[in-house]
Amino acid sequence: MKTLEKASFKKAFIKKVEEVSGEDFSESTAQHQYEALSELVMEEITAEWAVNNSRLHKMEEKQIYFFSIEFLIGRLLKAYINNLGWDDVVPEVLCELGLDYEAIQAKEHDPALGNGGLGRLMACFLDSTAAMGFPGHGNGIRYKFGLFEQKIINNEQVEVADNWLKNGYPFEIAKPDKSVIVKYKGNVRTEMVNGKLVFIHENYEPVLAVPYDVPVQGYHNKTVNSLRLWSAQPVEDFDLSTFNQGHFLKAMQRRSEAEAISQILYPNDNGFEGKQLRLKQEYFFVCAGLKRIVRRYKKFNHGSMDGFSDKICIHINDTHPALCVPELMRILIDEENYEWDKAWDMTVKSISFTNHTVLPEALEKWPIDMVKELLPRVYQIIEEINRRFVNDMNWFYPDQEARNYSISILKDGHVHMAHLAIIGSHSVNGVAELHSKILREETFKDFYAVFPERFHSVTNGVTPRRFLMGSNPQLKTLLNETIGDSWTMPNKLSSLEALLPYAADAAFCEKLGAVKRRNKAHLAAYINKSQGIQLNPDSIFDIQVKRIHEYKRQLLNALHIMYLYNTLKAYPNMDFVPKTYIFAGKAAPSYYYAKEVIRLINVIADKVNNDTTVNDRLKVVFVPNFNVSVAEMIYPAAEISEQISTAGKEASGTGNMKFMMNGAITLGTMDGANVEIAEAVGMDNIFTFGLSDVEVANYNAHGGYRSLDIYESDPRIQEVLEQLINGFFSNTSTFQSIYDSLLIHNDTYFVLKDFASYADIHSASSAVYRDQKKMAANVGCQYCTLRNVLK
Ligand code: 26M
Repeated sequence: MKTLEKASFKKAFIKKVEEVSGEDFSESTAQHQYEALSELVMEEITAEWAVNNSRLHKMEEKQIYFFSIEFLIGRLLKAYINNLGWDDVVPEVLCELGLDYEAIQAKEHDPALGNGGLGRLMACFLDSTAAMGFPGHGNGIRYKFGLFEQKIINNEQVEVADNWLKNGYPFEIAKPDKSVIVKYKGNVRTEMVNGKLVFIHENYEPVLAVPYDVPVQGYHNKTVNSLRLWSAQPVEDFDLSTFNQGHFLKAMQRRSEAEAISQILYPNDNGFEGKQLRLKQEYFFVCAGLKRIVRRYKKFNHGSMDGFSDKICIHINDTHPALCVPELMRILIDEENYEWDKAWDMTVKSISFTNHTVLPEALEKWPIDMVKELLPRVYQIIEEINRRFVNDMNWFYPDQEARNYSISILKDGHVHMAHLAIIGSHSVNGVAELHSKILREETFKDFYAVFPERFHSVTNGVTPRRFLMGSNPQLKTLLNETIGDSWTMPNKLSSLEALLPYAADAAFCEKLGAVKRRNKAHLAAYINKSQGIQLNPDSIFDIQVKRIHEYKRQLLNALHIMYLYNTLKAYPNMDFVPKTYIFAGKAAPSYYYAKEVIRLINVIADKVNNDTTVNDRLKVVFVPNFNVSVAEMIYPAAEISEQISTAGKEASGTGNMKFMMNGAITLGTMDGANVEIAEAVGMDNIFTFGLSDVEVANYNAHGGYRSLDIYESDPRIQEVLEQLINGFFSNTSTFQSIYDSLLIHNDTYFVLKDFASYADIHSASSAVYRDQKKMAANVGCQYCTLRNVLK
């Protein structure tokens, strides 16, 4: 990596600012400075990018393509600067020029091209792949509008359109010359050509897919990979003046129908919605992405697809890109003239699949009629894949009729996408040990019986470059001073184990505490400025940030805060470790119940924060618009990380890892990757509570538990539940639907069942906190856990 020379950078920067603003440097705004800095960074990266791309075309190494309908990449300017190794010079030069680096960074609109977990995981994987110097690329959709911006108005979530491209995006390069056509609808005609049956897709509606590439820069190396995002456009701009009125309208309608495909990200997280437009999106980036990959491979291999699966991996991130299976088959059979068996072998060898959820309502199944109408040729191929699969199963397992039916792709009028993905892949993985076990034993047990060798477990990881080195520079410096910087190298995070002896070192623990204190003050300043709420930075910062969902149980946290408030009111002189509870997260716009939970948290916050009798001892904040940038500010400020999903429901969680690497202690259930965190830190360094996945499953096997029993026996619960409906927290409104879900609908997510053990573990955690020395040692111990967190 070329080192950046300070004086020449300063000169180049001033010149660039004047170019972009057309004004003297002294007149420039933060927006100009952001644009100039971005351009300088892109100039540096694109030179290396070109070298990487030509190396790639030689296919010397196997290449992986991550197909995902979401990539939640976060802001890139600072990440690029850090990866280039410019992070010592740039902030210094900006400071000398009297500029505010943070304000310049804030001009970058944080791209929200994902909902949460699965989209962010892809972004972390791209970062890690490049950091380790592997050729791996993303393939997805360039949504014109990303995930909505969340505002809180009258305590409720209000969604605002995310027009992230309105000032342009400096880190993409449009490649219109690499556009491809995606075909929808129409009909399939067969013809005999030279004694061979050929399939002709005709009367289709064409849509143009235009790629935009974003560079994915490695860490202190020369690797620059690509994230390719496809934008949908009408195939040609009609010469509208030649059309009569009727044609004009039709032409305009075609135009907007095409553009609609990449117009907006569906804002559901863990909830399937069978909309035709969504299916169009799924085929759109699958078809366009595969076309370019195939074209590139054939160019390298003298026009032949032979050997494709030795050089190319197609990874499908959840089932949203599962149409890769029939689409690759279609290419190999219809366009490349392979026989079925050979094409199938190549397809299965190329494709692998990660599952991210076991919630039944999130598993995709498309009505057969919809798939048939929208993708007539692809549907024929799905039918043939299914026919052969069912035949094979009946042949090998003639006595397993029920199982053979249960695993077919086509049943009860639907195309089951997970089945298509498993049957068409050589590898299927869950995202944490417990999740993979549940896939093998429950969700996909019938597949596991037939294809045991396909099932694997790959515990999620997160990039320490963004979520530790980038977001917590003071911690990075302290760690470097203490144990050297070998841990910052890709795949060397386990070097942090060298910190273990320092857990008992008072001087180190004091410095660690000082870093945490500064990060808390920084978050408190942001909250004060944006929300006008004053926090006590000497209270415990106890934080739950993630999508709002019943299974993640923000409600359990909220009910517990209500109980703490009631206790403080009843016993004003009690010994109480001051606590600040911080929440953030978006609810799917159509998820009424989750939005009620947001309203409840805000209503509690209003009451508690305005009650001078509890004042500095209890505060509650809901930080609006949780996104990657807000997350980067929140994790470093946390002392307690709330990971409290109903056991068996959270596939892995990745926020749990981001908190941990910033020295927060996990307070959670034995769910997802929490289980592995507990193994790594040891039970003394984690606060666990609640039912196990097996206990939950046992209750469910017997129709659940009786929530009324808990209600009747626990006065703390009686009080808070009554407060939900008697206007105690807000005299203008009540929370009947939440009350009903807990008592009338029998508490599907075991909130009341786990309440007592949750309250116990909270008071245990306060006791540890009181003993600051123990707490510091505990925090130090967190670092040895990082062996679990990838690369
Ligand atoms: C489906 C249909 C229509 C619209 C949207 C969806 C959909 C969108 C996102 C369904 C599921 C979606 O995400 C699931 C997800 O993000 N799962 C999370 O994945 C993380 C990475 O593996 C895990 O850490 C989390 O535990 C898991 O909840």
